[in-house]
Amino acid sequence: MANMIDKLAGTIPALRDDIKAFVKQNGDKVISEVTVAQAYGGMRGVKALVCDTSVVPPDKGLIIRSHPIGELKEKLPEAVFYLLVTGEMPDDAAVQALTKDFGSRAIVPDYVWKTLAAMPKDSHPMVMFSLGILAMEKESVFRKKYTEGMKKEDYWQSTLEDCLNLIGKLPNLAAGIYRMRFDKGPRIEPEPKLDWAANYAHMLGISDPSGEFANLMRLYMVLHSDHEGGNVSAHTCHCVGSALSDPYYAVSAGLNGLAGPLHGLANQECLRWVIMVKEKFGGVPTDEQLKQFAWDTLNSGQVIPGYGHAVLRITDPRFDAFREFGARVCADDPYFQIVDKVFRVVPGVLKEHGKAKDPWPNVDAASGCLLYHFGMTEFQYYTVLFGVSRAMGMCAQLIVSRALGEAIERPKSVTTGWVKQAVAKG
Ligand code: CMX
Repeated sequence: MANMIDKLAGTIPALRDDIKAFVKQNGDKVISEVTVAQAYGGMRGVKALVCDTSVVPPDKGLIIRSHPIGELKEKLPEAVFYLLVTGEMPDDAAVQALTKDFGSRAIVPDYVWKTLAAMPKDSHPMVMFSLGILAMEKESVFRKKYTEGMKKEDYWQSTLEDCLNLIGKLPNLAAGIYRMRFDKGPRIEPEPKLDWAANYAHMLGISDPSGEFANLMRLYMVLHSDHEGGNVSAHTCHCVGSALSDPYYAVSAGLNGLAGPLHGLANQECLRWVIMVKEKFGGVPTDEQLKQFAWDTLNSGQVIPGYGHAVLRITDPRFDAFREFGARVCADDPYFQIVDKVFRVVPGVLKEHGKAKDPWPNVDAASGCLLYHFGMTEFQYYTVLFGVSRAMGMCAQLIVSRALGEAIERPKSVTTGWVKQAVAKG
C-alpha cells in the first residue's frame, strides 16, 4: 500500500519527535485526577489514555480526525480507514488503491476454515470470529520481524502490514462464518471488482437486487469503525498490543470485549427486545403499550438495550444515520416502525426512571432492524458485523501507537484497605 506507507513514513518521525519533546518538557503536568467513585466505577472519565484517531465529545458524538461522523456517512470504509491511520482524507485514487490492496489480501488460509469447521455447531459467531483471527497469528509479519531483531522505529511498518492483511481478510472470514454457522450453503468467493464492504455483502450471500444491502454494509462499516480509545474493545486491543503482542492477538482480544452485552452485543439484545415487542402486541404497539413494556423491562431489573452511553449525552449521530437510512429504504417495515417509536417513547421513560445518565439511543438501537429487513435474521451474528468494522479503528490505533513508540500499559492498582486509609487521611 505504497501511498499510505509513504504518507506515514513522511509524517511519523516528526510526530514522534514532537511528542517526545512535549513529554520531556511537560511530563509532570497534571491532566486528570481520580476519585474513589471513578476507581470503583470503571474509571469513567479518567483521562489517562491518548488516542488521536477519533474523539467523542458528550454533546457531539463521534468525530474522526476532525470530521464529524455525519460528514463521513457517504464515504467508503476504505477512505475512513485511511483517514483514521494518516489523519488525512484520501483522494479517489488512494481509496481505489486501498480497495485493490485489501482485495489482494482477501484469501483466508485453509487451516482457518478447518479449525472453524471443527468447532461445536452451536458456538457463538463471535467466538468463531475471534478464534479465526487468532488462528491466523502465525501469519504475523510483526512477530517474524521482531524475532529477527527489528528496530523500535520500524515497529509501525510491520504492524501496518499485519493490519492490512487482517482487514483484507476479515470480510471473507466473517462471511464464511455466517454461511457455515447458519447453514447457508458453500462459501462465496470474493469478487475482486467490488469495494471492501460491497464484497462483504456479496460473500454473505444476502439477496440484494436493489443494491441497498451493499449500501447498508458500507454505512455500517463506516459508522462502527472507531469510537476513541477508552471503550472496552479499543482499550483492550491497545492494552494487549502495548505488550508488543501482534495485531492478531490484540484485535482478537479487543473483539472478546466487544462480545459483551454492555458493549457490542447490545445490537443483538436490542433486536431481541424489538422482536419481543412485536410478538407481544402483534405489530407496532401504541405509545402507552410501549411505555408499559419499557417499564416492565426496567422493573424486572434489566436495561433497555440500545439506550444509554458511558460518554454520550445526546442521541448518537450514528443512530441518526441509521434511522435516516431506514426512513429512506424501509419506512413501512414494522420492525423499523417499532424502533422509530421506541426512539420517541423510551427516552421519556428513562428520564422518569432517573438512573441512566444518558436516556438517548446509541448506535446499537437501530442497526439490527435494518439487517433484519434485508433478511439477515440471525441476530447472534450482528456483533460480528460490528467487529469487522471496529477492527479498522483498533488497527488504526495500534499503528499510531507503534508509530509513537508508546510504552507497555501498567496502571497502578490499590487495595480497598489502601483506598480507605487514603480517604481517612484526607
Ligand atoms: N436501561 C436501564 N438502565 C440503564 C440504562 C438503560 N439503557 N443505561 C444505564 N442504566 C443504568 C445503569 O445500569 C446504572 O444503574 P446502576 O446504578 O443500578 O448500576 C445507571 O443507569 C447509571 O449508568 P450510567 O452511568 O448512565 O451508564 P454507564 O456508563 O454505567 O453504562 C452503558 C453505559 C452503555 C453500559 C449503559 O447505558 C447500558 O447498559 N445500556 C444498555 C446496553 C447498551 O445499549 N450498550 C451498548 C453501548 C454502545 C456500545 O458500547 O456498543
